Amino acid sequence: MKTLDEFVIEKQAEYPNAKGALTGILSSIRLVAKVIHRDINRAGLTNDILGAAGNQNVQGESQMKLDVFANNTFKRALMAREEVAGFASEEEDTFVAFDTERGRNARYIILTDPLDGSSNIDVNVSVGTIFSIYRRVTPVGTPVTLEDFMQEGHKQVAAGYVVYGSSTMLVYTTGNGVNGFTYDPSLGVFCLSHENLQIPPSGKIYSINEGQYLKFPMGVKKYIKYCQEEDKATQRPYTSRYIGSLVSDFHRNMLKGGIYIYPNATTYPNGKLRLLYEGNPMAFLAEQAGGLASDGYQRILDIKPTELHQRVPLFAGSKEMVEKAQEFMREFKE
Ligand code: P6P
Repeated sequence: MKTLDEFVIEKQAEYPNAKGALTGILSSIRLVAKVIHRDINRAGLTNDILGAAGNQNVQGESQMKLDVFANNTFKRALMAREEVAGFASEEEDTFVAFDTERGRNARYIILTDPLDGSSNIDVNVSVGTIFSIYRRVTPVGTPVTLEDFMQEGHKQVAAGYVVYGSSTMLVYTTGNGVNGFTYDPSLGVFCLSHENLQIPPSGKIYSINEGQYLKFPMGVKKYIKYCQEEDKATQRPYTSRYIGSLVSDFHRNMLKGGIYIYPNATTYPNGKLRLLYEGNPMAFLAEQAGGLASDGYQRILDIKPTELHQRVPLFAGSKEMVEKAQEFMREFKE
């Protein structure tokens, strides 16, 4: 089995002028994944990390203790590296500039949802960490500014997720395909288990919270009915699978084929998911694995951000399924 370390070093060798910065960042993320894996797996045993932290994040959502723990673990691990100049997170009101000599001279910034789907923790349902990495655009030697974080998704240099499920996996891309690594806790290493992941061009799984059906746009309602119609030629009706954890639903669809949809709805006029640390990284992965990701109309990776925590509708997964959903969105555009 090839470890993540061996794989990253092997890939770095393919870029003669690579300085190893991205390698260093990925090793920090690997450490964060191990720490969060350990604490999630203990969560039921030590009640000091289960439950709500008693405060809300900038989104007005109740923070779980593990949300705060995961966020602080991620921030500390990155601050310890000389490659990272700044950090933004679902759990931080605004971006954090690492305003030290080392931070000011660093060349990369990271955005993350440190623990996505954390409301599932207390009921032992899988959750995930999502990350997105860019080169800074402001001059090296100065503290990063908001401009460094407000880049279109197609400028990402790397993105990935960790899914803490029946096994813990790290899946990432640096723009040359997607590779998945499964954690072996007995050895403390991530091993290459899913090389060059490709999303099947079509599938039979659709993932959406159908409880919100009445609040969905007509195009989404029509697509859901399309999924439920009997049609042997296109293997319909499809199967509805919704874990309520983006990383888990996305990961299953990545392996088996399928589409994940979190559309705009009356509850969330711009969708619920955040563009910068959920939509963009998942879109980069989807496209790198041969799939698609859009807001129902346009490519997620082309959206110019206007706010750090802006939300975006997300249709992501198998190419042919996203294209079909987009047909309904265009035909029944409101
Ligand atoms: P709903 C978790 O809070 C999350 O951000 C995603 O991981 C998940 O897919 C979605 O929200 C679930 O939201 O409204 O269906 O409960």
